[in-house]
Amino acid sequence: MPQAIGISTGGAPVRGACPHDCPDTCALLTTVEHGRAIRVQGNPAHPQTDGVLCTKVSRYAERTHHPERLLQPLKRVGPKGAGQFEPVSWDAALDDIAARLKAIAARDPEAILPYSYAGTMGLVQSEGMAARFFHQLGASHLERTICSAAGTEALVQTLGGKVGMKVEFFAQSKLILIWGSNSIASNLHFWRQVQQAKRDGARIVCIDPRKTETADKCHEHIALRPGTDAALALALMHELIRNHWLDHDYIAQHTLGWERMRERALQWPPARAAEICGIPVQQITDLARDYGTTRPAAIRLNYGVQRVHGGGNAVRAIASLPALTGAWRHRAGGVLLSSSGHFPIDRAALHRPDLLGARRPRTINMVTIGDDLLREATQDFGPKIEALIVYNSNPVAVAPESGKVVQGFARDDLFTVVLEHFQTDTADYADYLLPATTQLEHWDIHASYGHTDVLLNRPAIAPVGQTRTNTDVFRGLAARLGFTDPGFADDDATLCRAAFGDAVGFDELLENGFATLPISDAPFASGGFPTPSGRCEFFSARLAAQGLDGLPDHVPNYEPAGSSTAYPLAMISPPARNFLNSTFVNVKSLRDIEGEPLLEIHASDAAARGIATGDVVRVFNDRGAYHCKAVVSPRARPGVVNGLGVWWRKLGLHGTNVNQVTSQHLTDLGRGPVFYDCRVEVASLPAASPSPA
Ligand SMILES: Nc1nc2c(c(=O)[nH]1)N[C@H]1C(S)=C(S)[C@@H](COP(=O)(O)OP(=O)(O)OC[C@H]3O[C@@H](n4cnc5c(=O)[nH]c(N)nc54)[C@H](O)[C@@H]3O)O[C@H]1N2
Ligand SMILES: Nc1nc2c(c(=O)[nH]1)N[C@H]1C(S)=C(S)[C@@H](COP(=O)(O)OP(=O)(O)OC[C@H]3O[C@@H](n4cnc5c(=O)[nH]c(N)nc54)[C@H](O)[C@@H]3O)O[C@H]1N2
Ligand code: SF4
Ligand SMILES: [Mo]
Repeated sequence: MPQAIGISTGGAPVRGACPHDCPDTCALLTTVEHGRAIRVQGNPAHPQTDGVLCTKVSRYAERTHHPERLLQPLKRVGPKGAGQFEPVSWDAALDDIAARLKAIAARDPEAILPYSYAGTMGLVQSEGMAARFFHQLGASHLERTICSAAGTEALVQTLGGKVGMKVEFFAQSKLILIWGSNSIASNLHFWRQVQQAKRDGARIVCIDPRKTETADKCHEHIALRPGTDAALALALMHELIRNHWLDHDYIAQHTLGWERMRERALQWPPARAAEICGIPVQQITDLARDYGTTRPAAIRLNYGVQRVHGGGNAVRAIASLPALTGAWRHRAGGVLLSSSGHFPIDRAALHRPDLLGARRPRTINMVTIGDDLLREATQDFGPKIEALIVYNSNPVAVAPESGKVVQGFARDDLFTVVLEHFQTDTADYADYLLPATTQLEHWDIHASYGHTDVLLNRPAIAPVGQTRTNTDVFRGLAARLGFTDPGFADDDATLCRAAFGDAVGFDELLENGFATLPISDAPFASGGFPTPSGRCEFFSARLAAQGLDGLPDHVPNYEPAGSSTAYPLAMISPPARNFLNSTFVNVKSLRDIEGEPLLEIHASDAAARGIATGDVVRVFNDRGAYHCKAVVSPRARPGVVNGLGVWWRKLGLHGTNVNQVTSQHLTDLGRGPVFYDCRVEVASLPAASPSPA
């Protein structure tokens, strides 16, 4: 082992990294006393963190030493979903799991499916050892699409990858468009940059159907209908062209497909977009003027825009804007959706796809897990899913159309193993529930999607109770299945080193806890996009070759709001500030701040339905019903209701959460989810009807 695992016995705080699915990837300092983590703080030496953490992770010691933390392996004794377990030894659990997987694999390893996402973003405890295990086994691949797939594909087709402005330079911008992002809630350290820019005179505009706490603090809020962002972006292009607010040199030298893009944009006069977006024409023309005439101008785009049918096209249209005005020339101009493509991760070394040999297992999309768990074997689909290994994810709460997801997890002939910190909604359906270490108890290494520093996480305390790392569980299963590749013996510190190889200095990481990637301040000032053409591709030949539109366009929602249907309201379900997806819902101090599951509804929509603040309502469509309390609020625009946060079903009202009504449709690009493209009706729930339909 290259570095002894130094569990702190007290003294200097231990340097770590926040593991959560958040663009900020903060550097942590954990204070330990008598083997217990007593305080988790932001590392003041890390410039992006600047010594500040969000409320959630400030409570990390509370989460780690939580009285309900899973501390020993458990085996199901009651019916599926009842959450009744008895303790079992690690050896007994792993022996039985290995035997069950071996029997299924002997018939068809593709009947086994891993299900994981970003409970931890650590490269080691996420797929470090797990991917090796499932590759060697020949299990089905999981398409990890549930968050950012449409935006990712859009960036790849437009800019060439998940690359963009460096976050620290937003502070120097003179105009910032915060587009589909509630930054104060979910990108706090970016918000600090905005505040600096604002103090220096920048204009800040928020583009979001919901009047968020971020919108409250911007100079202007553009409350467009969900799923209409591409129309707005195309109308902005229209105005940039009409008013000659273009950087012709930049366009000529560093873009592809301008003539075609121009023709497309000219079909989008502001009046046309205003009608679709449900906003005043003047708001569009004013925004175009500001964007066309202010230097430097920056766009912080977030994944909120791409959870609708046309999410990929919307991101393509928005990501094209800075090339029109040449905003990229300045380090405080351009767009940032994700910075993760800047990181030289050696995925082949870490995940070892070579262990697959000649096998090419089928792929299951994590968004459609509800339908897929209920499918029988067919030629097209392949084998029925017989075993599910869930880690770093809570699909019963977070996946769309949860009625179907629950039905799938409840199958008596499905063998389910869940690696978790807590007994989540998903854990209730496990045959084996295995207690996992938290970030304070294991090694890991982190890229980021909001800045460009690599962070190393050292364990601060020994594993609590009998908890084991995810990597250890997969090593244990590999040994029992007779996997002999030496890669299965790699310890976590070795995996940390493998993640970046020689591309990042490991000594610097050991010393400081973080290392900054050498990226130029204005990466695309002179073009050099990582696309096939090296240009910003307005027109994507690769998309056209797939029979798709080569140019970005407005793609209407599957389920637009409208009075002509039984479900006239559009529902979006953005993150709650004090939870992280479904993580932290069980931390009481944070749940107390959130209060209870809420639906924000505009006064006009509430009046039409006789709904008042505090009423228990039924939010429903053909897929199911979600019960929560209504808040009549100007945060909701007319025609759109906001269901906040992904609550644990069992901590919500009547065992429901917002995903009861969301759909399994997929986005135009990237096969992602459409959580915010969802039509519902809302009605007061008589006090005596607790059972959700
Ligand atoms: N506190 C907290 N932080 C988080 C998370 C969390 O759950 N809680 N989640 C984390 C995760 S998983 C991710 S992926 C990241 C980023 O996650 P994002 O989901 O991008 O996070 P937000 O910025 O909070 O929310 C997106 C915003 O988009 C808005 N929106 C919804 N539909 C549309 C639309 O059609 N157009 C436009 N313009 N806006 C729309 C919503 O109202 C919301 O304000 O944040 C991470 N950070
Ligand atoms: N309606 C609606 N649904 C949504 C969204 C939305 O905005 N609206 N957002 C979507 C988005 S953007 C995302 S990213 C997904 C997120 O979906 P998930 O990735 O499933 O995220 P979480 O709900 O945070 O669940 C992560 C789980 O991993 C566990 N975990 C954390 N660290 C470890 C570890 O080291 N080992 C093990 N074994 N377990 C660990 C945590 O305890 C937690 O229960 O949800 C999506 N669902
Ligand atoms: S959740 Fe985000 S803001 Fe909070 S500590 Fe982690 S990285 Fe920082
Ligand atoms: Mo996400």
